[in-house]
Amino acid sequence: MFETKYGRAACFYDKFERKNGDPEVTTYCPGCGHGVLHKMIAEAIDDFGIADRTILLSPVGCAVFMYYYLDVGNIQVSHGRSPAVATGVKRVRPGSVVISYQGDGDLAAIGGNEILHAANRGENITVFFVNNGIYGMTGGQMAPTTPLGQKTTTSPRGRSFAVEGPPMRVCELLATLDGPAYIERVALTDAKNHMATRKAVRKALQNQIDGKGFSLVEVLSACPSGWKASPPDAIRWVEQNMVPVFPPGVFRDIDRSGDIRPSPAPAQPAPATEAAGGEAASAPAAPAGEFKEIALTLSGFGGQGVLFAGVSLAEGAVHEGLETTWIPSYGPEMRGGTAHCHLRLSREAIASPLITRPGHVIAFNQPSVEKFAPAIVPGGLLVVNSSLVKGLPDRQDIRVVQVPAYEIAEGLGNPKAANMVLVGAYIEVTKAVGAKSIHDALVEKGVKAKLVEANMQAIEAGRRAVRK
Ligand SMILES: Cc1ncc(C[n+]2csc(CCOP(=O)(O)OP(=O)(O)O)c2C)c(N)n1
Repeated sequence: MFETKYGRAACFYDKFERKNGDPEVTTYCPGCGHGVLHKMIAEAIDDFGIADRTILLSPVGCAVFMYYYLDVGNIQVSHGRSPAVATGVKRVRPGSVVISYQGDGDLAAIGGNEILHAANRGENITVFFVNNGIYGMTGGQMAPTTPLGQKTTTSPRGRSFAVEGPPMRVCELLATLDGPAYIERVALTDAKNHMATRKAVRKALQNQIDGKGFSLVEVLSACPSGWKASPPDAIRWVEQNMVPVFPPGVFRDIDRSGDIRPSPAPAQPAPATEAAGGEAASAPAAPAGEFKEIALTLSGFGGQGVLFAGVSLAEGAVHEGLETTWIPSYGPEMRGGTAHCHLRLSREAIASPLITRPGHVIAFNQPSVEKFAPAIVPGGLLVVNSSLVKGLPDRQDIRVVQVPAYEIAEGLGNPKAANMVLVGAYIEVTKAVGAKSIHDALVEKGVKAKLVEANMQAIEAGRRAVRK
Protein backbone atom coordinates (compact mmCIF):
# COMPACT_ATOMS: atom_id res chain seq x y z
CA MET A 1 0.00 0.00 0.00
CA PHE A 2 2.82 2.41 0.89
CA GLU A 3 6.06 2.80 -0.93
CA THR A 4 9.06 4.00 1.05
CA LYS A 5 11.56 5.96 -0.96
CA TYR A 6 15.09 6.69 0.15
CA GLY A 7 17.24 9.24 -1.54
CA ARG A 8 18.42 12.74 -1.68
CA ALA A 9 16.14 15.65 -2.57
CA ALA A 10 16.69 16.57 -6.22
CA CYS A 11 17.65 20.13 -5.38
CA PHE A 12 20.74 18.91 -3.51
CA TYR A 13 23.79 18.76 -5.74
CA ASP A 14 24.88 15.20 -6.61
CA LYS A 15 28.32 15.98 -5.25
CA PHE A 16 29.28 18.72 -2.81
CA GLU A 17 32.34 19.88 -4.72
CA ARG A 18 34.58 22.18 -2.71
CA LYS A 19 38.24 22.83 -1.98
CA ASN A 20 39.80 20.19 0.30
CA GLY A 21 36.41 18.64 1.08
CA ASP A 22 34.92 15.17 0.64
CA PRO A 23 32.23 15.70 -2.04
CA GLU A 24 30.06 13.00 -0.47
CA VAL A 25 29.56 14.68 2.92
CA THR A 26 28.65 18.09 4.26
CA THR A 27 30.65 20.26 6.62
CA TYR A 28 28.26 19.60 9.53
CA CYS A 29 29.15 17.73 12.71
CA PRO A 30 27.16 14.62 13.72
CA GLY A 31 23.99 15.62 15.55
CA CYS A 32 23.95 19.21 14.23
CA GLY A 33 20.55 20.61 13.29
CA HIS A 34 21.70 22.46 10.19
CA GLY A 35 21.89 19.36 7.99
CA VAL A 36 18.44 18.18 9.07
CA LEU A 37 16.91 21.57 8.37
CA HIS A 38 18.66 21.76 4.98
CA LYS A 39 17.05 18.44 4.11
CA MET A 40 13.59 19.68 5.04
CA ILE A 41 14.04 22.89 3.06
CA ALA A 42 15.38 20.99 0.03
CA GLU A 43 12.46 18.55 0.06
CA ALA A 44 9.96 21.41 0.27
CA ILE A 45 11.65 23.20 -2.63
CA ASP A 46 11.36 20.00 -4.70
CA ASP A 47 7.75 19.35 -3.76
CA PHE A 48 6.70 22.93 -4.52
CA GLY A 49 8.63 22.90 -7.82
CA ILE A 50 10.36 26.19 -7.02
CA ALA A 51 14.06 25.27 -7.39
CA ASP A 52 14.47 27.45 -10.48
CA ARG A 53 13.13 30.53 -8.73
CA THR A 54 14.48 30.06 -5.22
CA ILE A 55 17.19 32.44 -4.09
CA LEU A 56 18.93 31.28 -0.95
CA LEU A 57 20.96 33.62 1.20
CA SER A 58 23.70 31.75 3.06
CA PRO A 59 24.75 33.25 6.36
CA VAL A 60 28.03 33.82 8.08
CA GLY A 61 28.16 30.94 10.54
CA CYS A 62 28.25 27.15 10.29
CA ALA A 63 25.84 27.21 7.31
CA VAL A 64 28.07 29.57 5.34
CA PHE A 65 28.71 26.89 2.73
CA MET A 66 25.03 26.20 2.03
CA TYR A 67 25.70 27.12 -1.57
CA TYR A 68 27.76 23.95 -1.92
CA TYR A 69 24.72 21.86 -1.14
CA LEU A 70 21.55 23.34 -2.61
CA ASP A 71 21.26 23.73 -6.35
CA VAL A 72 19.26 26.98 -6.31
CA GLY A 73 20.17 30.65 -6.77
CA ASN A 74 22.75 31.29 -4.06
CA ILE A 75 24.05 34.48 -2.50
CA GLN A 76 26.49 34.56 0.39
CA VAL A 77 25.79 37.55 2.60
CA SER A 78 27.76 39.54 5.15
CA HIS A 79 27.25 38.68 8.80
CA GLY A 80 23.68 39.52 9.84
CA ARG A 81 22.77 41.43 6.69
CA SER A 82 20.66 38.73 5.13
CA PRO A 83 17.22 40.32 5.79
CA ALA A 84 18.41 43.54 4.12
CA VAL A 85 19.80 41.67 1.10
CA ALA A 86 16.67 39.50 0.97
CA THR A 87 14.59 42.67 0.87
CA GLY A 88 16.52 43.96 -2.13
CA VAL A 89 16.42 40.64 -3.97
CA LYS A 90 12.70 40.15 -3.36
CA ARG A 91 11.84 43.66 -4.46
CA VAL A 92 13.71 43.45 -7.75
CA ARG A 93 12.65 39.85 -8.37
CA PRO A 94 9.23 39.62 -6.77
CA GLY A 95 8.48 36.31 -8.45
CA SER A 96 11.40 34.61 -6.77
CA VAL A 97 11.22 32.72 -3.49
CA VAL A 98 13.78 34.31 -1.20
CA ILE A 99 15.10 32.39 1.79
CA SER A 100 17.13 34.06 4.51
CA TYR A 101 18.88 31.34 6.51
CA GLN A 102 20.46 32.57 9.74
CA GLY A 103 22.02 31.45 13.00
CA ASP A 104 21.35 33.09 16.36
CA GLY A 105 24.64 35.00 16.37
CA ASP A 106 23.90 36.15 12.85
CA LEU A 107 20.23 37.05 13.30
CA ALA A 108 19.93 38.08 16.93
CA ALA A 109 23.35 39.69 17.58
CA ILE A 110 25.09 41.45 14.69
CA GLY A 111 21.96 41.32 12.52
CA GLY A 112 19.42 42.28 15.20
CA ASN A 113 18.64 45.54 13.49
CA GLU A 114 18.13 44.02 10.04
CA ILE A 115 15.69 41.33 11.15
CA LEU A 116 13.69 43.75 13.24
CA HIS A 117 13.11 46.14 10.36
CA ALA A 118 12.55 43.51 7.67
CA ALA A 119 9.92 41.94 9.92
CA ASN A 120 8.41 45.30 10.70
CA ARG A 121 8.16 46.14 7.01
CA GLY A 122 6.45 42.82 6.48
CA GLU A 123 8.77 41.85 3.63
CA ASN A 124 7.39 38.86 1.77
CA ILE A 125 10.41 36.66 2.51
CA THR A 126 11.01 33.44 4.43
CA VAL A 127 13.47 33.39 7.31
CA PHE A 128 14.81 30.20 8.86
CA PHE A 129 16.43 31.03 12.18
CA VAL A 130 18.62 28.30 13.66
CA ASN A 131 18.89 28.82 17.39
CA ASN A 132 21.64 26.66 18.92
CA GLY A 133 22.30 29.09 21.76
CA ILE A 134 25.90 29.86 20.79
CA TYR A 135 28.22 31.00 18.00
CA GLY A 136 28.93 27.53 16.66
CA MET A 137 31.37 28.30 13.90
CA THR A 138 33.75 30.43 15.91
CA GLY A 139 34.07 28.01 18.80
CA GLY A 140 31.08 28.45 21.07
CA GLN A 141 30.87 32.04 22.26
CA MET A 142 27.74 33.29 24.02
CA ALA A 143 24.89 34.39 21.78
CA PRO A 144 21.88 36.59 22.64
CA THR A 145 19.91 33.34 22.91
CA THR A 146 22.24 31.50 25.32
CA PRO A 147 20.06 30.30 28.23
CA LEU A 148 20.86 31.55 31.75
CA GLY A 149 23.45 29.34 33.42
CA GLN A 150 24.88 27.97 30.17
CA LYS A 151 28.66 27.93 30.09
CA THR A 152 30.21 29.19 26.89
CA THR A 153 33.73 30.28 26.01
CA THR A 154 32.74 33.89 26.76
CA SER A 155 30.56 33.13 29.78
CA PRO A 156 32.76 30.50 31.47
CA ARG A 157 30.89 30.74 34.78
CA GLY A 158 27.54 30.39 33.07
CA ARG A 159 25.39 33.19 31.70
CA SER A 160 23.93 35.31 34.47
CA PHE A 161 21.17 37.89 34.44
CA ALA A 162 23.34 40.37 36.32
CA VAL A 163 26.37 40.23 34.03
CA GLU A 164 25.23 39.19 30.55
CA GLY A 165 21.51 39.84 30.81
CA PRO A 166 18.76 37.31 30.09
CA PRO A 167 18.36 35.43 26.79
CA MET A 168 16.47 37.12 23.99
CA ARG A 169 13.29 35.50 22.73
CA VAL A 170 13.21 36.48 19.09
CA CYS A 171 9.79 35.08 18.15
CA GLU A 172 8.11 36.82 21.06
CA LEU A 173 9.93 40.05 20.23
CA LEU A 174 8.98 40.02 16.55
CA ALA A 175 5.41 39.09 17.40
CA THR A 176 4.98 42.51 19.01
CA LEU A 177 5.36 44.05 15.54
CA ASP A 178 2.46 44.47 13.15
CA GLY A 179 4.45 43.54 10.03
CA PRO A 180 4.94 39.77 10.19
CA ALA A 181 2.42 37.27 8.84
CA TYR A 182 3.73 34.06 10.36
CA ILE A 183 6.06 33.33 13.25
CA GLU A 184 6.57 29.88 14.71
CA ARG A 185 9.14 28.20 16.94
CA VAL A 186 9.89 24.51 16.56
CA ALA A 187 12.51 22.15 17.99
CA LEU A 188 14.62 19.50 16.28
CA THR A 189 14.34 16.93 19.04
CA ASP A 190 12.14 13.83 18.72
CA ALA A 191 10.20 12.49 15.72
CA LYS A 192 7.05 14.42 16.62
CA ASN A 193 8.94 17.70 16.72
CA HIS A 194 10.76 16.86 13.50
CA MET A 195 7.36 16.51 11.83
CA ALA A 196 6.27 19.86 13.29
CA THR A 197 9.46 21.45 11.94
CA ARG A 198 8.87 19.96 8.48
CA LYS A 199 5.33 21.37 8.51
CA ALA A 200 6.49 24.82 9.61
CA VAL A 201 9.18 24.91 6.90
CA ARG A 202 6.57 24.20 4.27
CA LYS A 203 4.11 26.71 5.61
CA ALA A 204 6.75 29.46 5.71
CA LEU A 205 7.62 28.82 2.05
CA GLN A 206 4.00 28.42 0.95
CA ASN A 207 3.17 31.75 2.60
CA GLN A 208 5.74 33.51 0.46
CA ILE A 209 4.53 31.78 -2.71
CA ASP A 210 0.98 32.88 -1.84
CA GLY A 211 2.17 36.43 -1.10
CA LYS A 212 1.02 36.29 2.50
CA GLY A 213 4.01 38.16 3.90
CA PHE A 214 6.94 37.87 6.26
CA SER A 215 7.40 34.38 7.69
CA LEU A 216 9.97 33.28 10.24
CA VAL A 217 10.54 29.84 11.69
CA GLU A 218 12.87 29.57 14.67
CA VAL A 219 14.40 26.11 14.91
CA LEU A 220 15.88 25.05 18.26
CA SER A 221 18.83 22.99 17.26
CA ALA A 222 21.60 20.98 18.93
CA CYS A 223 25.27 21.92 18.60
CA PRO A 224 27.09 18.86 20.02
CA SER A 225 30.57 20.17 19.11
CA GLY A 226 29.99 23.66 20.49
CA TRP A 227 28.36 22.31 23.64
CA LYS A 228 30.97 19.56 23.97
CA ALA A 229 28.29 16.89 24.28
CA SER A 230 27.48 13.68 22.42
CA PRO A 231 24.66 14.01 19.84
CA PRO A 232 22.07 12.20 22.06
CA ASP A 233 23.07 14.31 25.08
CA ALA A 234 22.92 17.48 23.02
CA ILE A 235 19.39 16.69 21.86
CA ARG A 236 18.37 15.99 25.45
CA TRP A 237 19.90 19.34 26.36
CA VAL A 238 17.64 21.06 23.83
CA GLU A 239 14.62 19.37 25.41
CA GLN A 240 15.62 20.10 28.99
CA ASN A 241 17.30 23.51 28.78
CA MET A 242 16.18 25.26 25.62
CA VAL A 243 12.54 24.28 25.26
CA PRO A 244 11.59 25.68 28.71
CA VAL A 245 13.22 29.03 27.83
CA PHE A 246 12.05 29.09 24.22
CA PRO A 247 8.68 27.35 24.16
CA PRO A 248 7.69 26.05 20.72
CA GLY A 249 4.47 27.39 19.31
CA VAL A 250 2.83 29.66 16.78
CA PHE A 251 3.20 33.32 17.68
CA ARG A 252 1.54 34.82 14.60
CA ASP A 253 -0.41 33.34 11.73
CA ILE A 254 -2.29 35.83 9.60
CA ASP A 255 -2.60 36.65 5.92
CA ARG A 256 -0.94 39.96 5.11
CA SER A 257 -1.48 39.71 1.34
CA GLY A 258 -3.87 42.65 1.44
CA ASP A 259 -1.31 44.86 3.14
CA ILE A 260 1.97 44.14 1.40
CA ARG A 261 3.28 44.59 -2.13
CA PRO A 262 1.73 42.01 -4.43
CA SER A 263 3.92 39.13 -5.56
CA PRO A 264 3.48 38.81 -9.32
CA ALA A 265 3.97 35.74 -11.46
CA PRO A 266 7.33 33.98 -11.37
CA ALA A 267 10.16 36.10 -12.70
CA GLN A 268 11.36 35.30 -16.20
CA PRO A 269 14.99 34.25 -16.54
CA ALA A 270 17.26 37.27 -16.84
CA PRO A 271 18.11 38.14 -20.46
CA ALA A 272 21.62 37.28 -21.56
CA THR A 273 23.99 40.16 -21.03
CA GLU A 274 25.99 41.46 -23.91
CA ALA A 275 29.41 41.35 -22.32
CA ALA A 276 31.62 38.37 -21.67
CA GLY A 277 31.82 37.06 -18.14
CA GLY A 278 28.10 37.47 -17.61
CA GLU A 279 28.58 41.04 -16.53
CA ALA A 280 26.65 43.90 -18.05
CA ALA A 281 29.38 46.17 -19.31
CA SER A 282 29.77 48.58 -22.16
CA ALA A 283 28.86 47.39 -25.62
CA PRO A 284 32.36 47.95 -26.91
CA ALA A 285 31.50 47.27 -30.53
CA ALA A 286 28.88 50.04 -30.60
CA PRO A 287 29.87 53.24 -32.45
CA ALA A 288 31.26 55.97 -30.22
CA GLY A 289 28.54 57.67 -28.21
CA GLU A 290 25.97 54.95 -28.95
CA PHE A 291 26.28 52.91 -25.80
CA LYS A 292 23.67 51.47 -23.49
CA GLU A 293 26.01 51.17 -20.56
CA ILE A 294 29.71 51.75 -20.04
CA ALA A 295 31.72 50.01 -17.34
CA LEU A 296 34.92 51.99 -16.98
CA THR A 297 37.86 51.50 -14.62
CA LEU A 298 40.48 54.21 -14.09
CA SER A 299 43.63 53.11 -12.35
CA GLY A 300 47.01 54.52 -11.32
CA PHE A 301 48.90 55.44 -8.19
CA GLY A 302 47.87 57.93 -5.53
CA GLY A 303 48.65 61.52 -6.48
CA GLN A 304 48.05 61.05 -10.22
CA GLY A 305 44.53 62.43 -10.00
CA VAL A 306 42.83 59.15 -10.86
CA LEU A 307 39.86 59.73 -8.58
CA PHE A 308 39.34 63.32 -9.73
CA ALA A 309 39.48 62.20 -13.36
CA GLY A 310 36.76 59.66 -12.55
CA VAL A 311 34.69 62.20 -10.65
CA SER A 312 34.88 64.64 -13.56
CA LEU A 313 33.63 62.00 -15.97
CA ALA A 314 30.91 60.93 -13.53
CA GLU A 315 29.74 64.49 -12.87
CA GLY A 316 29.73 65.19 -16.61
CA ALA A 317 27.61 62.08 -17.15
CA VAL A 318 25.18 63.10 -14.41
CA HIS A 319 24.95 66.50 -16.08
CA GLU A 320 23.88 64.73 -19.27
CA GLY A 321 21.17 62.85 -17.41
CA LEU A 322 22.91 59.46 -17.47
CA GLU A 323 22.51 57.01 -14.62
CA THR A 324 25.95 57.06 -13.02
CA THR A 325 27.91 55.29 -10.30
CA TRP A 326 31.46 56.02 -9.12
CA ILE A 327 33.21 53.83 -6.61
CA PRO A 328 36.69 54.75 -5.44
CA SER A 329 39.20 52.26 -4.10
CA TYR A 330 42.52 53.37 -2.69
CA GLY A 331 45.16 52.52 -0.13
CA PRO A 332 45.64 54.40 3.14
CA GLU A 333 48.70 56.28 1.81
CA MET A 334 48.43 60.00 1.04
CA ARG A 335 50.72 59.58 -1.97
CA GLY A 336 52.13 56.66 -3.89
CA GLY A 337 49.64 53.89 -3.07
CA THR A 338 47.31 52.40 -5.60
CA ALA A 339 44.16 54.25 -6.59
CA HIS A 340 41.36 53.11 -8.80
CA CYS A 341 37.78 54.03 -9.39
CA HIS A 342 35.02 52.24 -11.17
CA LEU A 343 32.34 54.05 -13.12
CA ARG A 344 29.15 52.94 -14.71
CA LEU A 345 27.46 55.32 -17.11
CA SER A 346 24.13 54.04 -18.30
CA ARG A 347 20.99 55.00 -20.11
CA GLU A 348 19.04 52.63 -17.86
CA ALA A 349 18.90 51.98 -14.13
CA ILE A 350 22.18 50.43 -12.96
CA ALA A 351 21.80 47.01 -11.37
CA SER A 352 25.15 47.02 -9.58
CA PRO A 353 28.01 49.51 -9.36
CA LEU A 354 30.55 46.71 -9.07
CA ILE A 355 32.78 45.99 -12.05
CA THR A 356 34.80 42.82 -12.46
CA ARG A 357 35.00 42.86 -16.28
CA PRO A 358 35.34 46.46 -17.46
CA GLY A 359 34.51 47.44 -21.01
CA HIS A 360 36.96 50.33 -20.87
CA VAL A 361 40.09 50.94 -18.81
CA ILE A 362 42.21 54.07 -18.47
CA ALA A 363 45.61 52.97 -17.15
CA PHE A 364 47.75 55.74 -15.68
CA ASN A 365 50.76 53.50 -15.01
CA GLN A 366 52.23 50.09 -15.83
CA PRO A 367 50.89 48.15 -12.80
CA SER A 368 47.38 49.23 -13.79
CA VAL A 369 47.83 47.66 -17.21
CA GLU A 370 48.99 44.41 -15.62
CA LYS A 371 46.07 44.44 -13.18
CA PHE A 372 43.12 45.49 -15.31
CA ALA A 373 43.94 44.86 -19.00
CA PRO A 374 43.37 41.08 -18.76
CA ALA A 375 39.84 41.70 -17.46
CA ILE A 376 38.70 43.97 -20.29
CA VAL A 377 35.84 42.38 -22.24
CA PRO A 378 36.66 41.41 -25.84
CA GLY A 379 36.09 44.38 -28.13
CA GLY A 380 36.83 46.74 -25.24
CA LEU A 381 39.12 49.72 -24.98
CA LEU A 382 42.38 50.40 -23.12
CA VAL A 383 43.63 53.99 -22.93
CA VAL A 384 47.19 54.11 -21.56
CA ASN A 385 49.39 56.88 -20.32
CA SER A 386 52.30 56.06 -22.62
CA SER A 387 54.55 58.44 -20.68
CA LEU A 388 54.74 55.70 -18.07
CA VAL A 389 53.36 52.59 -19.75
CA LYS A 390 55.91 50.85 -21.93
CA GLY A 391 54.60 47.30 -21.93
CA LEU A 392 51.28 46.76 -23.67
CA PRO A 393 49.09 43.71 -23.10
CA ASP A 394 49.24 40.87 -25.55
CA ARG A 395 45.61 41.17 -26.64
CA GLN A 396 44.41 41.42 -30.21
CA ASP A 397 40.77 41.61 -29.22
CA ILE A 398 40.81 45.06 -27.61
CA ARG A 399 41.60 48.51 -28.89
CA VAL A 400 44.61 50.24 -27.30
CA VAL A 401 45.03 54.01 -27.44
CA GLN A 402 48.37 55.42 -26.28
CA VAL A 403 48.52 58.97 -24.99
CA PRO A 404 51.78 60.56 -23.75
CA ALA A 405 49.83 62.37 -21.06
CA TYR A 406 52.78 63.76 -19.08
CA GLU A 407 54.54 65.21 -22.12
CA ILE A 408 51.30 66.80 -23.30
CA ALA A 409 50.53 68.24 -19.86
CA GLU A 410 54.09 69.53 -19.51
CA GLY A 411 53.68 71.20 -22.88
CA LEU A 412 50.76 73.08 -21.36
CA GLY A 413 52.95 74.12 -18.46
CA ASN A 414 50.78 72.08 -16.11
CA PRO A 415 52.20 68.57 -15.54
CA LYS A 416 49.63 67.88 -12.83
CA ALA A 417 46.88 67.93 -15.45
CA ALA A 418 48.01 64.70 -17.13
CA ASN A 419 44.94 63.03 -15.64
CA MET A 420 42.63 65.38 -17.56
CA VAL A 421 44.63 64.83 -20.75
CA LEU A 422 43.70 61.17 -20.42
CA VAL A 423 40.06 62.13 -19.77
CA GLY A 424 40.11 64.24 -22.93
CA ALA A 425 41.57 61.40 -24.99
CA TYR A 426 39.00 59.01 -23.57
CA ILE A 427 35.95 61.14 -24.34
CA GLU A 428 37.26 61.86 -27.82
CA VAL A 429 37.52 58.15 -28.61
CA THR A 430 34.30 57.04 -26.96
CA LYS A 431 32.07 60.13 -26.98
CA ALA A 432 30.91 58.81 -23.60
CA VAL A 433 30.52 62.31 -22.15
CA GLY A 434 30.74 65.74 -23.79
CA ALA A 435 33.60 68.08 -22.81
CA LYS A 436 31.07 70.85 -22.26
CA SER A 437 29.16 68.68 -19.80
CA ILE A 438 32.33 68.14 -17.79
CA HIS A 439 32.98 71.87 -17.86
CA ASP A 440 29.46 72.75 -16.74
CA ALA A 441 29.46 70.09 -14.03
CA LEU A 442 32.75 71.36 -12.61
CA VAL A 443 31.40 74.91 -12.57
CA GLU A 444 28.20 73.74 -10.88
CA LYS A 445 30.26 71.90 -8.27
CA GLY A 446 31.95 75.17 -7.39
CA VAL A 447 35.42 74.29 -8.72
CA LYS A 448 37.42 77.53 -8.99
CA ALA A 449 37.25 79.18 -12.42
CA LYS A 450 41.03 79.05 -12.89
CA LEU A 451 41.11 75.35 -12.14
CA VAL A 452 38.19 74.65 -14.46
CA GLU A 453 39.99 76.48 -17.21
CA ALA A 454 43.25 74.56 -16.66
CA ASN A 455 41.38 71.26 -16.64
CA MET A 456 39.51 72.12 -19.82
CA GLN A 457 42.76 73.03 -21.56
CA ALA A 458 44.15 69.63 -20.65
CA ILE A 459 40.96 67.89 -21.82
CA GLU A 460 41.16 69.69 -25.16
CA ALA A 461 44.84 68.77 -25.52
CA GLY A 462 43.98 65.11 -24.88
CA ARG A 463 41.22 65.26 -27.48
CA ARG A 464 43.56 66.80 -30.05
CA ALA A 465 46.21 64.16 -29.35
CA VAL A 466 43.95 61.28 -30.30
CA ARG A 467 42.38 63.14 -33.25
CA LYS A 468 45.87 63.26 -34.69
C1 LIG B 1 31.49 41.04 10.45
C2 LIG B 1 31.91 39.73 11.07
N1 LIG B 1 32.05 39.64 12.41
C3 LIG B 1 32.40 38.47 12.96
C4 LIG B 1 32.63 37.37 12.19
C5 LIG B 1 33.07 36.08 12.83
N2 LIG B 1 32.00 35.08 12.88
C6 LIG B 1 31.91 34.08 11.98
S1 LIG B 1 30.65 33.04 12.30
C7 LIG B 1 30.21 33.92 13.68
C8 LIG B 1 29.09 33.48 14.58
C9 LIG B 1 28.03 32.69 13.90
O1 LIG B 1 27.16 32.19 14.87
P1 LIG B 1 25.67 31.80 14.54
O2 LIG B 1 25.05 32.85 13.69
O3 LIG B 1 24.99 31.50 15.82
O4 LIG B 1 25.81 30.52 13.61
P2 LIG B 1 26.30 29.04 13.92
O5 LIG B 1 27.75 29.00 13.52
O6 LIG B 1 26.09 28.76 15.37
O7 LIG B 1 25.47 28.18 13.03
C10 LIG B 1 31.03 35.01 13.87
C11 LIG B 1 30.93 35.95 14.99
C12 LIG B 1 32.47 37.51 10.78
N3 LIG B 1 32.68 36.47 9.97
N4 LIG B 1 32.10 38.68 10.26
